[in-house]
Amino acid sequence: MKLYPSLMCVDFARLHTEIPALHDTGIAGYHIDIMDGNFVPNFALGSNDIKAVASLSDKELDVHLMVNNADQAIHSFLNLPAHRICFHYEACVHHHRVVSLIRQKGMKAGIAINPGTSVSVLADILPELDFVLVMSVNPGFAGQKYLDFTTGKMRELVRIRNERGLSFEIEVDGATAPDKIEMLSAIGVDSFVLGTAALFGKNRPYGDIVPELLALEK
Ligand code: S6P
Ligand code: MG
Repeated sequence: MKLYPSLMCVDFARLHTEIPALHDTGIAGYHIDIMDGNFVPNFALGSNDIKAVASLSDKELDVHLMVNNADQAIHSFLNLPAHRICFHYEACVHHHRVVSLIRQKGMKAGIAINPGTSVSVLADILPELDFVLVMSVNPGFAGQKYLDFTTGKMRELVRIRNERGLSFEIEVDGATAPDKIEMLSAIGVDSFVLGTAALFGKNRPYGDIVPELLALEK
C-alpha cells in the first residue's frame, strides 16, 4: 500500500516545515493537485509549486492534472521533476498520445476518471497505463463526502486486472478515511491520496497517523 498526502491540504505558508514533517513518516510521496478553474470549479497549484516541493524532498511527486485540454496542457508538465502524472479521461481527446508523451520522459502515466465516468471507457488503453486514478469525490475540493458507488468501479478494475493479467496500479482520491483505506486495500486498491479525511487537521503529528494508516492494509 502506498500513501500520498495531498499537498493541497497542507499549510503552504509553512511548506518548509510541512514537507520535512511528512518526509519520514512512511509515505510514498506527495500528491500535487493542479486545477485550472475550468475543468474543476477551483484553482490550485502549478508548475512552480512542483519545483518547490522537489527542492525540499526527493520523494515521488504524484501529479494530478485537473485541467481541460490535457492534449495541450501536458506540454507544460513534461519537463518538471515529477515521477507520475495523471490526466483526466474526460479532458483529453488523444489519450494514447498523452500517455506516450509522459512515458517518453521516463515518468509513470495514469488516467483519472470522475465518479460519473465508467471504467469501461478505459478498456482498450488499460495495457498502456501505469496507473488508474479513481475519483471517489467530484474533483475540485477537499473535505467532501465519499461517494459509495465508486467502490464498485475499483472492484471492477481489480477484476479486469486479474482476468487480463495486467499490471496497472489502482489509486483512489477523495475522502479516503481510515475505514475506506481498510476496505479498499482489502479489495486490491494499491495507492491512497490522503487529505482531510485521514491525515490533515487532526491536531496529531503526521508521524503518529501515517503508521496507523499503513497498518490498516489487509
Ligand atoms: C481534489 C483533489 C484531491 C484532494 C483530496 C482531499 O479533488 O483532487 O486530491 O486534495 O481528495 O482529500 P479529502 O480527504 O479532504 O477528501
Ligand atoms: Mg487529487
